[in-house]
Amino acid sequence: MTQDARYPLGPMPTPLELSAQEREEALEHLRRLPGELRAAVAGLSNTQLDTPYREGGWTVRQVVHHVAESHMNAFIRVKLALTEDNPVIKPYEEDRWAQLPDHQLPPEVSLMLVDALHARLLPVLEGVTETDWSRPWTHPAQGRTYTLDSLLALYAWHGRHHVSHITGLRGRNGWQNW
Ligand code: NI
Repeated sequence: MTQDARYPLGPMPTPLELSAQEREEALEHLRRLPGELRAAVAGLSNTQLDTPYREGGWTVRQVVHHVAESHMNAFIRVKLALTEDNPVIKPYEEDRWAQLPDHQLPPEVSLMLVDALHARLLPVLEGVTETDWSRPWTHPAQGRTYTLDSLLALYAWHGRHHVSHITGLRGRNGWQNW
């Protein structure tokens, strides 16, 4: 059986409602992400950082920078959903973002960014009330309305999804962390 190298954890989840336990698990994934992302790239050489995690895919370096900018969008989407009535979020061309010069920076820049970003994102999410988890937002391209629960599930998955791209590559290539 072949596994889709792009989706080692399966497809992106988009539930409209989570249980209290699912919310706590998702929050815990987001709390752990900065440390897991840092550990995933620890000790890698520049050559290793510039290796695609799969044939034709982003390099490890690009994956780290992508997580930072994706979660910046997450932070903004969460705050929009909490403060506006069914806001329309702004999608972006993530493959084109990954071609811009900042994706060649040392990963540490984005590791620090993710540290700081999650230090702000978590208290916001931890303060969401039971009723506010159903606050809506709309994806313009899909024309679909989701909830704050959807954002929580999506980004909890998203961090783990990309960490697994890096740890999978390390495992396949025997790039162990000494
Ligand atoms: Ni992504």
